[in-house]
Amino acid sequence: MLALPPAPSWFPGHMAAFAKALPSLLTKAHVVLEVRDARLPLTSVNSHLEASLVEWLNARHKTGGVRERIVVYTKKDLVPSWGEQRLRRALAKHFDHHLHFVAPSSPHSIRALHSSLVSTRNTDTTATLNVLVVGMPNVGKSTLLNSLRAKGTKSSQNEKPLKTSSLPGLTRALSTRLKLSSTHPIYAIDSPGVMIPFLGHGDTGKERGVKFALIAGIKESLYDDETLASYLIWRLWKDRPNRNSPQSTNLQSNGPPPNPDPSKFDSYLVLGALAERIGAISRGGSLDLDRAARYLVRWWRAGGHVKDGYDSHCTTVRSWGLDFEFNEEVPLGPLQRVEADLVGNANGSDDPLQARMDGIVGRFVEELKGTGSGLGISATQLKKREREEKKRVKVEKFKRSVVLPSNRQAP
Ligand SMILES: Nc1nc2c(ncn2[C@@H]2O[C@H](COP(=O)(O)OP(=O)(O)OP(=O)(O)O)[C@@H](O)[C@H]2O)c(=O)[nH]1
Ligand SMILES: [Mg+2]
Repeated sequence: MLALPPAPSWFPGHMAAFAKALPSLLTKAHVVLEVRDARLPLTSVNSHLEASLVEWLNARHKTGGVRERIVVYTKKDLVPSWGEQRLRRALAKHFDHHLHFVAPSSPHSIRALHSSLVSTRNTDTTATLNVLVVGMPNVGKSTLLNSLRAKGTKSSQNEKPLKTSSLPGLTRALSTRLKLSSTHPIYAIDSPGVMIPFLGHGDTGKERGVKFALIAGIKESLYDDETLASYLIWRLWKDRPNRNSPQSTNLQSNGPPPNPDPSKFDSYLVLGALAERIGAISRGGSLDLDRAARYLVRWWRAGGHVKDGYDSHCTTVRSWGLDFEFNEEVPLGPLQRVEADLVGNANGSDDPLQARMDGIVGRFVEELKGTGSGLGISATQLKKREREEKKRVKVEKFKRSVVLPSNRQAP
């Protein structure tokens, strides 16, 4: 691992107050929109809020009425789209949440989420649908509600009742109720982003901290740009996809060896070259590495690596977002159909990327369970799902065995 600074702690009072108030707020909620950042699909799962959310959802059988947890991955425009469906499948093996990938620049994605809310309301006689939005800082909670409101009330896109910011921690208190639809009584409340009080020991905590800082999810002054840029350069170099382009031979020969050694890696060479290219020269005539670092971090945050076509024409990939690292080139092919997965392979996939992503999600879930966060669905629900899955596979196999004889040649 690259040398990184120790993980800081950033858990101001308003976050602690909201986390404490969450169980009582949930009693009035019908839907929780749990917002995560698609660039950090696993790290932005808030283990600190998880126990309250699981308890609230599990109590739905006792209380009756609508209780729905919808996980919303924002910033879908900042990750390559090939990972969406695969992440959806990998998570479905452990959780029964509804999942959406959204971005304000994708009206279709906002429309789909809005329709989900409307149809959730229609399944119940409850007159009003109360939606509570929760998640880590700066993942895009307030932006999402503004977009949903603009969609549902046909108000102007420029009319933004909730303030948003590129810096974390802007929303510090619960918002007033926001009407999300002019035809249905759907109301939402925005909440302050909540960080995890402790980011973890050793390298894990250090890397988690830098990842949050890169997505601007942690107080800006806790990290300097050069640290963030060094980590970013390391990741971009290590995760470089193989491109099927005229320059691919050149790019591949410059690519990382199978197990790159971080101690031999010099991000300052790259920063120097970047400073030269963008003309970042300080007064004395030396290269302004700080400015180059800032430039690089901003470029990445704006999705430069995705929008500039960094991932287009890939035949193999090594990562997806910052949480999925494959440490080798994995062929990127079209996604297999689910039916074929069920019959073909007990683990559910012949797709090498799917298998890698399943493995990473599986390890993540085990780790979180170890922290006692109460993560995910209950053991009984999980067993029930496994039974259903086995039954489905059996039925599929049976169907195939029935169809096969008619295709065989007569002896
Ligand atoms: N590219 C892109 N940017 C987004 C998206 N959603 C939100 N943003 C940007 O992310 C930043 C944070 O958005 P906010 O809505 O303020 O985030 P928040 O979760 O409410 O933040 P806190 O109130 O601090 O917890 C803003 O600069 C938004 O413009 C998205 O889907 N794509
Ligand atoms: Mg906000």
